[in-house]
Amino acid sequence: MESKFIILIVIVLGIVAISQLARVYELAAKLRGKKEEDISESDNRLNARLMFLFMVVFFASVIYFMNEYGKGLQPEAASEHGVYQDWLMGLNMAIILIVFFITNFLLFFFASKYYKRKGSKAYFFPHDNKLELIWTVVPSIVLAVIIILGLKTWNDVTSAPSDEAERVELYSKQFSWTARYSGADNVLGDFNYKLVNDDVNNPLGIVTRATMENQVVYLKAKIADEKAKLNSDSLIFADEVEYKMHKKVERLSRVVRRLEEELASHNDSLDIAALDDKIVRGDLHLKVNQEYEFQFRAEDVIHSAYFPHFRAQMNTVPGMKTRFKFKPTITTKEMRERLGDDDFSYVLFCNKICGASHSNMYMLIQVDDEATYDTWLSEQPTFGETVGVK
Ligand SMILES: [Cu+2]
Repeated sequence: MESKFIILIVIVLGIVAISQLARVYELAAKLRGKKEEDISESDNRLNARLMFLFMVVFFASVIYFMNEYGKGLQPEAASEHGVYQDWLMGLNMAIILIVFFITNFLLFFFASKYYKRKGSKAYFFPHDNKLELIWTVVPSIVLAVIIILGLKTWNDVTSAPSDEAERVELYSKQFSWTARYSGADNVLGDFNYKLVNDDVNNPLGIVTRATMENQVVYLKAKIADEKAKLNSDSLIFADEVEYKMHKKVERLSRVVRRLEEELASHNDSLDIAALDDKIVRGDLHLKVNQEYEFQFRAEDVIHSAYFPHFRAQMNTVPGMKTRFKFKPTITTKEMRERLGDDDFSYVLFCNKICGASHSNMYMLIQVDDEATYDTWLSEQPTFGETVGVK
């Protein structure tokens, strides 16, 4: 503490001393009748040398920091397209670094070599068509190559999956992820936001005759509850509160009417697609070398599904389905061995600041070999089992 204070005082005194010296120098120059714009050749030479020195220190520090902190940001890509994406990132960095070193070298080297000497005259160089052409065409070609390669990668990730792809839904809300595996038929059952209700075991609003009936029963009980309160002789509400309660009854009754209409025309043969789905709230399990198509939904606000180790990210948007696919290529066990880190885990983060607990919105991912995965999946209950329908 004390030594820090002394260092601070030394620094402050140093700054004061330097500014005083500069002032003395200025006054001395004035006394000698020297104007401010008269700069001696030795001053210019000193500045030229400092320019060169700055360039050397600048380049050395860039190389040092890239070496020190540039590596180990992310382990190797653990998905098929991720390897190519890393290559593309490397290509971009290579181009950026080449341009960076060339332009900065020219800037500082020229400033240092061609400093103002007595009698030297600037060369008047107003325009050159050839130069203009070169520095327009070359960057255009380089940028076109980068954009074409980037678009190609993007199309690879977002294009329709192959027939082998397993479909998994990821449902996002403040502040958690819920996964839904598509079951034996590899088809995700239909959903309806009016059915989203944890209290009747339907957190994702999956549509079946049973879940619709459950929701109608649940909502009717709510309505009856609210009406009982409104008609009670022993309870008195403020006007504002009573108005809100009436509104709530109206709203819930409207939803019940809609659901009853939908129930009347409901096609029961579609239920099987939903009943064999499996909802998973713990870790997300994936099978190595299996292609997955992820479909995303959001309940409340925009979230973003970010799989850093697989180099994948997609926004999840309320009222809209988004999707992408990838194929994990390295199991969790293999990755732990390669990194020499027994605690390593793949993870799915939310990558949109979506509210107070945004930083807790993540789901651990386990990439398993085929046998482990199949065993795990077969142990998960189907949606039909959780809502009591066979
Ligand atoms: Cu979020």
